Amino acid sequence: MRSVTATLAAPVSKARQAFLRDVLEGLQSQPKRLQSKYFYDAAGDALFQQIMHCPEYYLTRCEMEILETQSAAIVSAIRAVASQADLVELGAGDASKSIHLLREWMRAGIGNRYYPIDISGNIIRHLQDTLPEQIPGLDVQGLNGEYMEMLARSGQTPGRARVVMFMGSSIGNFTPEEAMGFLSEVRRQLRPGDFLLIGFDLQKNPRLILDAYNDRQGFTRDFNLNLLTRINRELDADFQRHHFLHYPTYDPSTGACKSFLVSLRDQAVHIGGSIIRFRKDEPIYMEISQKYTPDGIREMASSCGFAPVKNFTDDKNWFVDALWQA
Ligand code: AVJ
Repeated sequence: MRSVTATLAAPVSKARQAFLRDVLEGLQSQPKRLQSKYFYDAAGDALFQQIMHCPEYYLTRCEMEILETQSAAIVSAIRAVASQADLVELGAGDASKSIHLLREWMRAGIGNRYYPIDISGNIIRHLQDTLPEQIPGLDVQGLNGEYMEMLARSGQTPGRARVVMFMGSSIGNFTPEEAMGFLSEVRRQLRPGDFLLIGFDLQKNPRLILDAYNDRQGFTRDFNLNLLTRINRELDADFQRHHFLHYPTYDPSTGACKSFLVSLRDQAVHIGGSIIRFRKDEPIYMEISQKYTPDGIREMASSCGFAPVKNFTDDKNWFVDALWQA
C-alpha cells in the first residue's frame, strides 16, 4: 500500500501552485525578488521567535511595554466613543502582547468577542484552545486565512463597533504605497466610528535599526536563507544556501530597511522544472521593514480615510501603536 501511494504524484495543492507561481514570477523579474510572507513555515516561525528574543530586536519589547502599561488607556480611548465593540486582530500570532489588551477589554465590559485572524492554522487552533482558559468569558472566533477575506468573513454585528488590530509593525512589510492600498481596503470594510489600532516602528538612530535586522547570532540571516530551504523542500528546487550572502540595509533618508540575498557566484538553480540563473553579486530582494515618522503616520491615516485619535508610545519613543478612527 505504502509503495503504491509513494509512486503516485504528490497532490498539487492550490497553496503550492500559488507559491510556485509567486517564486518563479519573482525570480524571473528584474531585479529578482521573493515575498517575505513566505518566510513563515514551521522553521521560519521558530526563527522569528528566536529573533524576537535577540538583544538587537527591540520592536517586540517596545510594543510589549506599550501594551503592558497602556492597555487601560487604549481601551478607555475607545470606550469614550463606542460603548460596545468587537475586536478583530490581523496576524494575531501567539497573542502574547494582545492578551494585555484583551484583559482590559473584558474588565471594561466593552465586549467579549475576539476574532483572531492568521494565515497559520496551527496558531488559530492554539489560540482557540488556550485563550478562553486565560481570559474567562472571552468568546474566541478564530479565522484561518488571508487578511482581507477573513476580515470580510468576521462581519459587522449590528449595534456594535469594530476595532481592528494590526500590531507588531506588520504594516512595515509593505512599501508605503502598498501600505496605503492595504489600509484603504481595510477602511472600506469598516463603518464610520470603527477603529484601527496599528503598530509602526519609528525612524531612529540608523545603527540601531540596522543591528535589529543583522543580529550577531545570525537568526535573521537564517530566517532569510530558510526561504531557500523551504523552496527546495516544497517546490523541488536545489538552492545551495552557502552560495548566498545575507545583506541587510537601512536607508535613513526614506526609512526603508531592506534585506537581500546576494549570489556569491554565477549559478543556475532548478525550481519545479524551471531553471533560474544568477550572476555573481546579483541580489534577491527579500523583505522590506519600513520605518515611519510621526508626520508620515498622520499623513498615512488621512490619505486612507482615517482620523488619528491618539498615539501610544514606549518610554524610548521607538515604537507607536496608533489609534485611528474610521
Ligand atoms: C514580523 C514583520 C514585524 O519586519 O520587523 C524580523 C519580521 N524580519 N526580522 C519585521 C522580521 C526580520 C518583522 N515583522
